[in-house]
Amino acid sequence: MQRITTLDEFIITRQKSYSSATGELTGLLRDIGLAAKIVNREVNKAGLINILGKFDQENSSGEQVAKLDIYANDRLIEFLKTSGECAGLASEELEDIIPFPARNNKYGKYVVLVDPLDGSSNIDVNVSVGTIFGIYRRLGNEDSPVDLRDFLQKGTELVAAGYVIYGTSTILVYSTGDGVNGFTLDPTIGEFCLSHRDIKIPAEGPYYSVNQGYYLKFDLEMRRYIDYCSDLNLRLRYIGTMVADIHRILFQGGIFLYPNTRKYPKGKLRLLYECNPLSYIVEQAGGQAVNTNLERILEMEPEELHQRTSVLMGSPKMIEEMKDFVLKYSPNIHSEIE
Ligand code: P6P
Repeated sequence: MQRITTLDEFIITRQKSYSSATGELTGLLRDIGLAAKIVNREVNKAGLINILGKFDQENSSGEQVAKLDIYANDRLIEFLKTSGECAGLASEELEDIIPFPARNNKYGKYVVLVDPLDGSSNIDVNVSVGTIFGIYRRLGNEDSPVDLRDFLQKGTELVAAGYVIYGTSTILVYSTGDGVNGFTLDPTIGEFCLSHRDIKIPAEGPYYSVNQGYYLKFDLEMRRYIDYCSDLNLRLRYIGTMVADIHRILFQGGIFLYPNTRKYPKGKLRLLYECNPLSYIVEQAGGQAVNTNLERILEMEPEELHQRTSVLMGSPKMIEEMKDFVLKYSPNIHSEIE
């Protein structure tokens, strides 16, 4: 039987092999893993302790908030606030950033951005949901509290990012810029154990993932590409939880598309705590992530905390094919072919 490698052991081992790595980031990743275990416990018994259903409040996205969203958000704040490494947090569930207090007159070196429970509309029907996180080194020094500019950083500045998918099993997938690794929670020992080493996304795959219900609201170039996927008899898989749709594509190949629509002219998904962390993971695994102007997601300059963007991400060969359709059919991007 192969020896088990726990998440904690893996993080510490990786830290030793990188002289630039600091214990603070290691501690922060371990705290996120701990928070994920607590959230997982509640996700798995949500129906039993009446935290299903919804509050009568809305989050910064104007979406009605499920009780489990708030629970997950509170746990992440609780664990990160006391980690000592995190100077502040931004969350889909909160309008503004949360600066954390100094410890021994020092503020943490990092800030964390989270979608505490992505796909919350699926909670009540027992479909996979997820937590998404991105970690930046803060721009200010450790003698001052965080401010908004510490959070409005491009995805290329991420020092770590990842997600947890609460599904048939609970898996934490993360990268610190040297590849992607996945850890499955073993509930019998309460540990995330290395289960997917050095994940590489297939160059192409049998799936395309898009909300077909918006087809007529997409721009021409997106409709032409979706028609092409259908003509190729690719399989349409769309769960409505971005983490779950990206997780499938990461392992089996494919393309995820959430283009702009009339309802969301800039796209629906959030740049800072949905698209950037997942784009970082997909790129670290060998894939690509762009918006409908074919700009690299990680290069997009954030202007506000809850900024939305269109997003197309997945297998590199499929992204390149999709780009050809945009260049050919988009009135905004003149084809180099012409
Ligand atoms: P739609 C979930 O609310 C989410 O933010 C993503 O996880 C998911 O990909 C998307 O929105 C689903 O949006 O408009 O297809 O229901």
